[in-house]
Amino acid sequence: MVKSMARLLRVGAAQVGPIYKEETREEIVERLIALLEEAAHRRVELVCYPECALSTFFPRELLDWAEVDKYFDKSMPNPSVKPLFDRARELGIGFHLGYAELDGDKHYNTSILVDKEGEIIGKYRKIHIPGTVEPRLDRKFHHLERRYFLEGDTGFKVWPAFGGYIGMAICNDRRWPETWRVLGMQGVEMVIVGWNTPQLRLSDFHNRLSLQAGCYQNGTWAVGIAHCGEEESGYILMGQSMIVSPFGEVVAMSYTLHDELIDFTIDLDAGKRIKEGLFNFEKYRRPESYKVITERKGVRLPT
Ligand code: CDT
Repeated sequence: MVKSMARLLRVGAAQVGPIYKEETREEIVERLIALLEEAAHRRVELVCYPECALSTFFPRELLDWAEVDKYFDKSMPNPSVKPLFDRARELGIGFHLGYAELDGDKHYNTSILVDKEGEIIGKYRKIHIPGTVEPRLDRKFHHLERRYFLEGDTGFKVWPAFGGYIGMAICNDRRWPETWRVLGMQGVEMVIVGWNTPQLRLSDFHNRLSLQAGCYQNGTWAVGIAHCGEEESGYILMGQSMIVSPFGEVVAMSYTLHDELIDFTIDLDAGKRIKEGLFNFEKYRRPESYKVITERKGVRLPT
């Protein structure tokens, strides 16, 4: 009997350390390209950059719109990001990139998937937007994503790409089981999720908990990528970029809060055992018992 070939994909999580406000776009893109060169050296086929990888994490500050808009990209690839697209195409590497997107007058927190030929083949706009609209005056740092970003209108999608089925989510999305299940129901084999998460008491634990549970319960790999470290203001974002297997194991994890590449050769077929066994959705899901999940938004106590 001929054993079929494993579907192997070498992926990299290109963690990005602090981006200071005075860094130019050119300098930021140079940093991303340096990570790409390292990835090429390690024969990585798909490099994943984090959420809002092209700027400082501006939602921590109260800014006027003219100032905010300079962090948003109106088209992709635009001239400032083209060197990254060009170098990736030359190296024959695909990538995932998170950035702040301005579409007309609409502001989104967006990620794209780019194939080895430099074509954008997938776009996702963040659905679960955290934080506040108004600044919390009792806090030194704010989290004003709800002020600056609209809720995404793309839905959670899965793309046939890189020899498998790839899904995208962004930061806060990873905490919601619905994100993972909606991707799982589309047969996702690898979820790419970048984040900017304040370093608080249980941040690392909640991050691992969300990724490991999401992967295991849906038989998928995840590549989680941090934009992290201490910014000039003293604001600290958590690291722990990681690659998680469909069994929920962390197989690679970053150990710094700086620009750092981690990589792993994943077997896209690894989730099959779970998907055909314990979590065989077709056989064992009981949607008739899950109606409250889509029929109501909030909790209603039984009377
Ligand atoms: N970027 C992002 O979504 N960050 C949130 C922080 C929530 S604290 C208001 C996260 O879920 O990690």
